Amino acid sequence: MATMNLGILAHADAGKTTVTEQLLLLSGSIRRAGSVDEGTTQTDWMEVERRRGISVRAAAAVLACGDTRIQLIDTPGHVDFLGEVERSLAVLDGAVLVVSSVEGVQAQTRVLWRALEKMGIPVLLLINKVDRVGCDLPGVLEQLRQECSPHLLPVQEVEGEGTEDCRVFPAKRFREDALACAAEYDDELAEAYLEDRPVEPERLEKALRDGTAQRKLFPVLFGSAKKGVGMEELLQSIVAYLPTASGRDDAPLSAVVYQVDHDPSMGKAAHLRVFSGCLKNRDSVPLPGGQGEQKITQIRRFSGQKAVDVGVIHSGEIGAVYGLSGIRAGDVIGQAPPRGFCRLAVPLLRVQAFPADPEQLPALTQALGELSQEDPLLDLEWIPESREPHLHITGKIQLEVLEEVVRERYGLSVRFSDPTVIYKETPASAAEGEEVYLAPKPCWAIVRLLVEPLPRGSGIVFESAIKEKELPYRYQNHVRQSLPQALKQGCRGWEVTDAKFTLIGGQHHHVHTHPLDFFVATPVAVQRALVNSGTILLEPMVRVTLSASEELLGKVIRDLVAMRGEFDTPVLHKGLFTLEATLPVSTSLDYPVVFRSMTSGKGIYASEFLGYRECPPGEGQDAPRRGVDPLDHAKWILYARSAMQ
Ligand SMILES: Nc1nc2c(ncn2[C@@H]2O[C@H](COP(=O)(O)OP(=O)(O)OP(=O)(O)O)[C@@H](O)[C@H]2O)c(=O)[nH]1
Ligand SMILES: [Mg+2]
Repeated sequence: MATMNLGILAHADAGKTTVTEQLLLLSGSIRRAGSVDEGTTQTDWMEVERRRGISVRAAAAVLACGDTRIQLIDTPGHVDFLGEVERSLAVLDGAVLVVSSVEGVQAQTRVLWRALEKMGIPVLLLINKVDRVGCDLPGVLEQLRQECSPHLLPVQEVEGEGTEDCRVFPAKRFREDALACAAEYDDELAEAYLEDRPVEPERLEKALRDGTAQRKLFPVLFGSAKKGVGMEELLQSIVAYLPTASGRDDAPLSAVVYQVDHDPSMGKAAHLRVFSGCLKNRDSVPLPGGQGEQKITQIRRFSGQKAVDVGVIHSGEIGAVYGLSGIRAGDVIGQAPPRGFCRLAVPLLRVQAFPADPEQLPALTQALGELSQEDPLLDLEWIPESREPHLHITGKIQLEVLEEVVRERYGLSVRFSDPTVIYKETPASAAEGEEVYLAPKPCWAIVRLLVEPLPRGSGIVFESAIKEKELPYRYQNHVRQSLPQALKQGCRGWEVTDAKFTLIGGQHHHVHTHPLDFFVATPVAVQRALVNSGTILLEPMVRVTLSASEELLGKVIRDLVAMRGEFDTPVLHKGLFTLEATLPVSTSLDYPVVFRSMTSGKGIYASEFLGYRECPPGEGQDAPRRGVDPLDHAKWILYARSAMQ
């Protein structure tokens, strides 16, 4: 049986979970379709999802169609949960991108489209909700052509759109249109098309399948998931156009963990896709980052909340593996997978967590630690001196959901501080920093670093300019390994980025150097280099699209100016304005709510992370130093030495 790992992706509320439920019904996996509105679907099974009617976690569902087993992943659409989508993308063979026929292409649709493009994932488009009043099929198709791809092939036509009696039927000119599309990338069909020669149906089908697999063609379907219209055709098209998994069981192991969760009785589950090789119960698995090996104790396959023991995951399949306590979401096991990851989610806010009862701080910290393994972007930071747990978050909905999850899963009551924006810092100029760590004995490590600024978006680069005979590679490597932790806080308390560090000098002693001395010395040299260079504060920016009634334009522009926004000339059309603006996150955090109430819920506000920019002087804020400062030299040496023992 062939396997296909299929993602259902879309902006929030487009109908992904409803589509998933319909596909499960059609394949006979369930007897009755559940409803998001009643909290009875297979893939929105968490309590918080059922109560709120939104998806929070990527959820698996298994269905069979002919001799293809479809392993489906229903992803969340809300931007706060983009991390889930990002990890799911790494394991897909194909995707259905859902667009609402009323709301059309949204900012989130564009983000997803670009990610699918970057990852080379074949896509089938579904224009959903054709039963809703206000649906605009030609408009949405045109938008998709403009903003996604001109190579669209509508497979169907719709009758009675915008009404409950809508139905879909095969497009009348399908064959002609399909041939014209295929002629653009298939030379043989191009000749046949020009010479008006007949083409075997199987030949055309193959060309369409190949074209979809190579992203030269994007079939478009229509439907109403709520009414169950067009869903059979969608299932048939998924099997007809999208590729199945390839890979061999006897090849070296390569697997990607796209999700981690914790089962109260079974422990940690690593949901993973095997790209090549095969995983069996009781196999020993190499963990990433040189953590050694761990043994698989059980293997299950999930559909919604239901699981069956399978004992093995063959190449190309998805399953949940137990027994790997050291694993984190996003980990790669064995060789690197063919697709890698595409960074989508960027947490821009930071909060401190407080237990309602101070006695519960250890339990809360442990719970947040577990959740942070499931979503590494939360990046739990525990500050021992002040006993504070801090988290990175994407938005306020995520925070509300976290609060509920902590209560439901762990029976703990948690409160969060108001989110503060995560600034970053970058060196203002090139400078050197040195640490000569020779006391208190026994120790011997000298580190000299050069720091240089790099362009925005470069991240951190490390290079060594010294030879093995000056400092053994082993110790040079310790310097490199120390950098990420040492750069978590610069002079102003924020993570340092867009900088190059070059190791320009170093010394060890063949008797006195303790194996971990370079881990102690490097953070000191780093901080000294940063003090010498001085640092500039960077702030996160978003690109925002606003649309509302024309008479509000003046007020919106005044608001944008007050928020330090930069904006393009507004476009006026049929009594509405549309405006694109670039805004600092720090000034615009609450603006979506203000804008919604100003426009009585009718305005459109879509935002997308743009990147970090220099913060104007006097704006932004420093963060207090967390933990021991390497520049507080004696204290640091004591602290680092005991921490590393
Ligand atoms: N009228 C109409 N409503 C639909 C259709 N499909 C879904 N809905 C409704 O749209 C809302 C959102 O549906 P979901 O299936 O939860 O959408 P989703 O894309 O999974 O949402 P998130 O996962 O939270 O992003 C629910 O109220 C559904 O009943 C449709 O074809 N027509
Ligand atoms: Mg959903």
